[in-house]
Amino acid sequence: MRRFKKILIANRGEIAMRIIRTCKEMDIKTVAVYSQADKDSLHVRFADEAVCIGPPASADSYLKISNIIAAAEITNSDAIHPGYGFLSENAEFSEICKSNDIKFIGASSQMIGKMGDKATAVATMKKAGVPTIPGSDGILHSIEEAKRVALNIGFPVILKATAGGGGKGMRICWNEIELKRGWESSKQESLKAFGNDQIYLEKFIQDPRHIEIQVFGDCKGRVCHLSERDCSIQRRHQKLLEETPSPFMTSRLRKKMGEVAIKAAEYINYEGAGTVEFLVDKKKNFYFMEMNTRIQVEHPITEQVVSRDLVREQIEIAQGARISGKNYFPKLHAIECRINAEDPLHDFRPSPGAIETLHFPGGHGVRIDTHIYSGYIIPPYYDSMIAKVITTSETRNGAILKMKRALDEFIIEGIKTTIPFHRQLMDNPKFVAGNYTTKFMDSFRVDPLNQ
Ligand code: MV4
Repeated sequence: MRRFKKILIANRGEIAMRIIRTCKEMDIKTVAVYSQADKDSLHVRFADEAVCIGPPASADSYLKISNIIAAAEITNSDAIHPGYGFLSENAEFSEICKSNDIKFIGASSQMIGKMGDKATAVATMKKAGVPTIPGSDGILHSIEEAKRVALNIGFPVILKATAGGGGKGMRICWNEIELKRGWESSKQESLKAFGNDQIYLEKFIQDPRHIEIQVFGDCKGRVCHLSERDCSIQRRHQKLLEETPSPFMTSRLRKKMGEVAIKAAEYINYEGAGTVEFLVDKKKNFYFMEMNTRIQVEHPITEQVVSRDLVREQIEIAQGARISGKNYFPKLHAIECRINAEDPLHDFRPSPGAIETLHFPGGHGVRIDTHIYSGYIIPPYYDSMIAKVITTSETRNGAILKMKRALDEFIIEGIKTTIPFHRQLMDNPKFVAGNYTTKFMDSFRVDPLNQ
């Protein structure tokens, strides 16, 4: 088994900090890369070395493959950890790392290609015997074919971009007229967003839950799962809160979904950290939706309930370690609230700027993953997430009580944040009862009086 001496972190913000922390604990040197807008960022300060890779725009810095490879070469880095977003699921980048003899701590280019194309991913999973949503056999070639499939499976149906994710190019169609209109607009939007207008069709599952299973595979094709995360609380396809275990889960369903997630990953010989996303309907039927081939924003809640460091697992697997093959089940309850620099009273519009006053919550069962500090200026160029508050307790109610307490202690002055939204969420009867689906945010109104 090889051991990395130095890892370059091709990311910024809290995840760059998160990766540096584990590297330090593993006695691995770190290289930060940063854009001109991030010169005063904490990841630059805490890494052993730092290399400026370009101007503020992501396309010219954190997405600029040639600059990142050059930074890895000049610092003599053995490996690159891409974090999430940016180049984490870029097949070309994974391939270029490989051809430059730099270990990419993520999926191979082939794997990213297979899972990144959603229609191919669904077709592959269907072949593997994983339950998929009834729909077209891959890409649709004509509106006539779309009609035929829709009439066969019955309305409502949903059109999806194969290059998609994040809801772009998605159209829900309740009848033939909407399907005709949806066909045109879905293709148009997909082409604009992804440079690819290929679309496929599925039965539309009404009011589902989004439940995902964390998996790890090793180089010998062995896969284990680390149970689920419930990510149903989203707004415009942005997750706001995640929790584990899911309030909707039973030990029977967890075992079934865990086994299916393992089957999915084993079928494609998956190596590294992955997440198998499912839609779960009211009757607890579950269907494969997508597979993410990266570490995810919400990974800490899993860490809290199974007592494993997932970034360490990623690095060890990349170094050639084998996994034991045993699965992990939640022993505690954890909730993560994403704190964004956004104004929840004005349609969650971005609120970049200077942090004037800052006080972090702490105490038993409270974890903060962040890169912000007092005086830090949040740049307008990147994602608006500035912190994650993760509370852990023996029970769900205990984790909610801790979250309320932590949010009350959290002081951020100078910018607007989503903290007031989360405080209201913690008092919402449906949330408290665990009675929510992906439609929850459609009817949630932030109360301006109750902050
Ligand atoms: C669906 C669906 C219902 N039925 N597919 C949203 C983003 C993209 N990754 C897939 N999405 C959905 N696919 C079928 N066949 C509902 C959604 C969906 C959704 C899924 C997860 C979390 C939040 C969501 C919000 C709206 C729609």
